Amino acid sequence: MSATSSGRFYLTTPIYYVSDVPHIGHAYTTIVGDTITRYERLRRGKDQVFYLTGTDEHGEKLERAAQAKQMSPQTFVDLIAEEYKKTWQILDIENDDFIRTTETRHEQVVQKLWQTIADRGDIYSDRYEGLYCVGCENFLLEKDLLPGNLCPDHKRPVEKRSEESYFFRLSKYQDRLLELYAKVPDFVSPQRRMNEVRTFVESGLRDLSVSRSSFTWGVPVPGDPRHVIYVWIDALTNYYSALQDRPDKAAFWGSHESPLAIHLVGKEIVRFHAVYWPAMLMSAGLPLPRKILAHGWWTVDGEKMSKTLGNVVDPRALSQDLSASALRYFVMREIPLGEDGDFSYDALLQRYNSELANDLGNLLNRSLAMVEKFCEGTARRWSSDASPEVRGERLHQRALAVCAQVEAAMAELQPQKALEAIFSLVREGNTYLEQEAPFTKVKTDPRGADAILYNVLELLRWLGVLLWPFMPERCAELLRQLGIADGTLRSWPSTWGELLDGTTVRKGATLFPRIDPDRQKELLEKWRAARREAEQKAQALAPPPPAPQAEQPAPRPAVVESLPEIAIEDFKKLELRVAKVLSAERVPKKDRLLKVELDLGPLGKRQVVAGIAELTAPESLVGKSVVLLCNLKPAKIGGLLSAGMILALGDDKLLGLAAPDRDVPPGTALR
Ligand code: ME8
Repeated sequence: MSATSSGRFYLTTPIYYVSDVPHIGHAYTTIVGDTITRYERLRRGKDQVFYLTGTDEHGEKLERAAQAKQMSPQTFVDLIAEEYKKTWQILDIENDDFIRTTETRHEQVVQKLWQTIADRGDIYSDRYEGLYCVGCENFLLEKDLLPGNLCPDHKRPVEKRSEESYFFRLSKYQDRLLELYAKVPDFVSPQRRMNEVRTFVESGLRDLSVSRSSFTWGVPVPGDPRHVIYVWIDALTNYYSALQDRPDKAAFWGSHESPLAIHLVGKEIVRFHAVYWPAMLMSAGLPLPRKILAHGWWTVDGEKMSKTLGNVVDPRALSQDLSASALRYFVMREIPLGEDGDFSYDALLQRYNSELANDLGNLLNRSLAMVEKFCEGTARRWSSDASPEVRGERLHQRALAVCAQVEAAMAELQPQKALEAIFSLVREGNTYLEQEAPFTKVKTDPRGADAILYNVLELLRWLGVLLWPFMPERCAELLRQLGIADGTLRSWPSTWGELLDGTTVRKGATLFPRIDPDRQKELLEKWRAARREAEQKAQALAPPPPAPQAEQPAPRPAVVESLPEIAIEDFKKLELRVAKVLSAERVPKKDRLLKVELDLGPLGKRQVVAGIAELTAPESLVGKSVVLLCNLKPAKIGGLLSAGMILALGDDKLLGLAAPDRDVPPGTALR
């Protein structure tokens, strides 16, 4: 997208369900949004930018979570919403507002929007029968379920529901939505997400059930309080409702000609934002959003983050040990916006030490130490008629080129690309210092050494501003150490040599203290313990299984608890063989994975990557017989090719490996 650098800019995150405290996935979206809006504030001016986040507090999922804690829903959501606010403070998030869907200012707008849509004739009453996943707060189609009628995302059985419901005439908007996608081809980005949405809409839209009568925790339907408004209709409206209480805020919604809202969301909720939301706005006659910007999904050690796996990453613990700036840097540097990424503590520590402590931190440290030693702690600027070499013209040109790259990357909403460019400049600064060697020059040409050090300080000033949207707190400290008072010279760098002659530097504590191997070990242990603790807490808050509602017909039990029957022919499609482990080793940076070499006798040898590291040390696996599913489609796991699956025992938690009860030759078939 080519964002113009003037005019208003409005960016939102999803509003998060308050069923649980925030994890690294929620933090990622909010950090990315914060970085983009901080950058835009630098470029457009503070008043021109509005950054919204908040919490989604209604719906059956939350009603059940509160029941499990024996709390009123309001007390429960108040508690967790507070955790979100605290987390965003810890992570240096500068949101302009925090909208909660249980606030009156929001509920009123939801009801008003409903009424407008109803007045247009786009809401009608009917009965709904379908398969509902409470985790998604959404009806699912049978064809999208996993065997056993499990929700593909939550791996829980869907519930068969039959209830009276109001419907929104979504089908009526099919053509207008397709026109919108044709007219604004980057309405959704990345492009492949746009294509998915278009294909979905082209395949035919069904009207949407938009009210529920089986529970009460929601915004009542105007004129029919037996129903509450469907939680997604309620939630999507936050982007609009948050702007409605002041005219200066309302302007951020934009107009039909010039829509402004950019909705940053995880890829799993693109459909709600790119189909339902614009259709609702079309019906109400309101301007649409400008763009749905979808980012990818974080896994941990190759697996989905989940409480039952105990691999939920707590952003607060990490930022307390490494600084919020370091965590922000890592998540944005690690994956291009839009791509999926795998979180690993090792990769975090590795980037911290090499890029933040070594490259950036050292450049600042060494430069300030030399300025203190050789220049009495002051920046000694060259005179304007000095030669280009003395003025560091080459460094200046590189810095200008990097600024242009950053501008281009941010206009494309690609913070990772911007960081790459900025860190190439950091390395350039280190090279300049090495090559120009002010520590040697000072003996023969002290003025020359002053100039070199001035150029490095000026470069650091540019870096401090360029990196500020990404790492606001550490960059403020960097600028402070350069002797730049808070708030001055904080505008986007353009003029080389603005750092005033005579500025006194104030060398302080190291920006990113290096973490030695012992401390690394300590931290890894600590984070894992924190993860376990968070998991226990979360389990205490976990919602109970669905309880029948008093006044309503009891919802039918989960459709199927175990997998459906299969014919023997289905079983025969599985090629199961006994295999002997030839070697096993850990996969670097993947705590759960082992790379295993297997002997299948006459069928040859195989490499598989298995998530079984927690069960067994790799050495003790060698020589054992295991059972391998041989004809599973090969896949890349943890970056390595895996041709098959070792069968293990246990539901969510691994309990052991499947193995023959006696010695049989490798390659023996299971039958
Ligand atoms: O869906 N990787 O709320 P939610 C990356 N209330 N991002 C992740 C992530 C992961 N593993 N896990 C969560 C809802 N996210 C609704 C939204 S909006 C009108 C209503 C981030 O608490 C990502 O932004 O399930 C994702 O879209 C969002 O959290 C889902 O948060």
